[in-house]
Amino acid sequence: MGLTLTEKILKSHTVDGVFEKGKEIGIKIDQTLTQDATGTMAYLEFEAIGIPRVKTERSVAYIDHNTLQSGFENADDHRFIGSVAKKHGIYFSRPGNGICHQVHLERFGIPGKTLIGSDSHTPTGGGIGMIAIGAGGLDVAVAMGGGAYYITYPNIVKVNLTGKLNSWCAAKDVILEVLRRMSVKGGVGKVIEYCGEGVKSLSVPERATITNMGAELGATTSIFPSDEVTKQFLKAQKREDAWTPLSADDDAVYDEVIDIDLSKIEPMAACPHMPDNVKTLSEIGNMKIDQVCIGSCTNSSLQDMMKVAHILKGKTVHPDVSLSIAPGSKQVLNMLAQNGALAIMIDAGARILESACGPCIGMGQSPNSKGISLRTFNRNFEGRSGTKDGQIYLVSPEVAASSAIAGVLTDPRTLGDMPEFKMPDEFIINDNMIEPPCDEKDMDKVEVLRGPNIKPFPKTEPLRDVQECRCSLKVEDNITTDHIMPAGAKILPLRSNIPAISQHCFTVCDENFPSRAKEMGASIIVGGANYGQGSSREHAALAPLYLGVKAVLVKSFARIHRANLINAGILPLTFKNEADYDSIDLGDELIMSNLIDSIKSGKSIIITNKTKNKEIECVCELSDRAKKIVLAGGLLSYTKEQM
Ligand code: MIC
Ligand code: SF4
Repeated sequence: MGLTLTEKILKSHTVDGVFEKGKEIGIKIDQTLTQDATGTMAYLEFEAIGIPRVKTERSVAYIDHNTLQSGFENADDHRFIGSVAKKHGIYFSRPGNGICHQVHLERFGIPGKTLIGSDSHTPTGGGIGMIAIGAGGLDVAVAMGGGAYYITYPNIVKVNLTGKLNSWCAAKDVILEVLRRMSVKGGVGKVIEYCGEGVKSLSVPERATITNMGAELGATTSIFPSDEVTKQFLKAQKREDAWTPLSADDDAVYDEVIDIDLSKIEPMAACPHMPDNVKTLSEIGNMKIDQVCIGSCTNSSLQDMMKVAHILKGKTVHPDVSLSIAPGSKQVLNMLAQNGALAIMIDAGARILESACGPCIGMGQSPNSKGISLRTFNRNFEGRSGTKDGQIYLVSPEVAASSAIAGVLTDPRTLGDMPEFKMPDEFIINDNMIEPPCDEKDMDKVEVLRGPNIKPFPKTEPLRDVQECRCSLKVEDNITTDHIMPAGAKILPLRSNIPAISQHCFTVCDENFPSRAKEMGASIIVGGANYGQGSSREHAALAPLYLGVKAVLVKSFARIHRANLINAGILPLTFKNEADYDSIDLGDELIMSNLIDSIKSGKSIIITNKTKNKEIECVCELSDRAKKIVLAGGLLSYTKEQM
C-alpha cells in the first residue's frame, strides 16, 4: 500500500510511539521558529530547561508581532530575544525584516523537513512541502533542546484539486471554500493534503495562503507536494539546493477525500465573526465599507502585492475608506520599492505600514465604531481588531483592493481582463536583517538583556489527589484564545509578565473573572464545544494557571490549546455526558477526588458538585506521556525531572 506525503515525512521523523491512527507519536523536529509575542516565554522556558545550545538544524527567532513600541516593554523583549538567540545558537530576524511565516518560507523552509513554531500559522511552511505545525512555546523550547514533539497520529484528508482558477479568483477563495465545507472544527485531528492536477497551477505563495489558513480549520497542518513550481521558487530565492521532489504515492490511501474544481471557485468573504462564516460576494451584496487592510501572513507575498498595485494604478482610495498595506517581508517591500509598485500604492493613497503583523493582531488600525473592515487576514474573531463592535470580513487581496477604490464590497471580476502575474526569476536577496548566532565557544561572552517587565514562569505544583475548587467561569461554544487571553496594542506588551497579563484573562467575556478566580484560590472553568480554538498562545493556559485554575471542563477542545493546558499542568476534562454542562453554574462548589489514580489508570474523573448535590462524570484521555506531565504539574517540571 502506498503512502501519503504526510505519512512519508512523519515516518522518516518518528522517534517514539507506534505509527497507528489515533495513537501518539513523537517526531524529531528539524527546524523551529518563534515570534516575539510567544517568544519571550519560550526562551525563558528554554533557559529553565538548561540546555546551552539548540540541537535543531535551524532555529529562528522573529520579531513581528509587538512592533508598536508605545512603552519600553516591547523593545525590552526584542533585546532579550536578540541576546538569548545569539547566545544559544538561534538566528535572529530583526524587527522590520518581516512576518515570521513569510520570511521563513522565503529564506529557511526546506521541503520534507519538520518545523514547529510558537504560532498557529506555522503550517504556512506546508506550501513548500514541509510538515510545519503550530505549538505552544514550551513545546518549541523542548524541541530546541532536542526533544521530540508529540502529536496524535492524524487522519489524512486528500483535497483533490482539478481545473484552474479563473481570472481574479484567488487562493484565498480556495481556502474559504474549504472552510465553508469543513467548518472551524472540521480539521481537528487531521492533516489536509493537497493533490491533483490543479496543484501545478498554484504558485508557492498561493499554496502557502491555503496551508496558512488551514489553521482556521483546527487542522494539525496542511501540506502541498514539492514539485517543479517549488523548485522554481527556491531557485529564485537562490536556495535551489534545498529542493527535493516530494509527493504522495499514486496508491496512497486517505481517510477522507474532498474534490475541488478550481474553475468553479468564485470570490468569497468570511463574514463576522468566524472564518467559516463564508458567503459569496453576490450573497453579501453591495455593502458599504469603512476600512481595508492588506497584508498578514496569509496574503502579503510579492504576487499578492503586485495584484493590489495593478488594481490601484492611477486610482484614488474612496474618500470614505481607509486603506492600509503591510507587505509581508523586507524582501517583498524592497522589490515593490524597486519595481515601482510601492509608488503606485502611495500614489493611490494607501497608508503603508511596516512589514509586520500590525492590524491582524490589533497592533494599530482598529476600525471605527461598528466599522466594516475588509481584511486579507485569517481571523475575524470578535474584538480581535481592537474595536469591540468592528465588523471584519476576510477576503482576497483582489477583493480588498477593488473594494478600497469603489467604497463598497466589489467583485474584482468586474475589472475585466487580468494580466498574468508571473513569479520573478530572482528575488532580491539581502539577509542583512538576520543575525546569525555567536560561535559556541563565545557564548559565555554574550550577556542576556532582561528588562524589568520580564517576569519568570508561574509556579506549578504536582497534581493533588483531592482538589476542592469552585466554578470561576461558565462560557459557551467556540471560545477562542482571543477570548481567553486577548491581544491588541494595550495587552500584548505584557506577554512577558504573566502576573500582569492575567489581569486581562477572559475580560472580553467577564470583566470580573481575574479577581474572582484569584479570590477563589482554586477553580474550574466550564465551557462548550471547540474550546480554545485559534492561536497557539500558551498565555491562554499560563494566565489561568496563575489565577489558580486547576481544570477546564468542556464539551470538546481545540488541539493546540488542549496541549498548552497539559503543558501548564491544568487538567483538560470533557463531559462524559454533554447534558451535564447544565448542571454546573458559576460559583458552585466542586470536589475532584481520587485524581492521581484516575489519571494513571485512565478511569473517569468524578466531580462532586456540592452546591447541586450531584456527581458529574468527566473524561480525561491522556497519552502515557501526557499523564506523566500532568502528574508532575506541567511539562517544565516533567522535562526537568527527566533530565
Ligand atoms: C495570532 O494570529 O493569533 C497570533 C498572534 O499570531 C498567535 C500567536 C500569539 O498569540 O502570539 C497565533 O496564531 O498562534
Ligand atoms: Fe501575525 Fe496575524 Fe499571522 Fe498571527 S495571523 S502570525 S498575528 S500576521
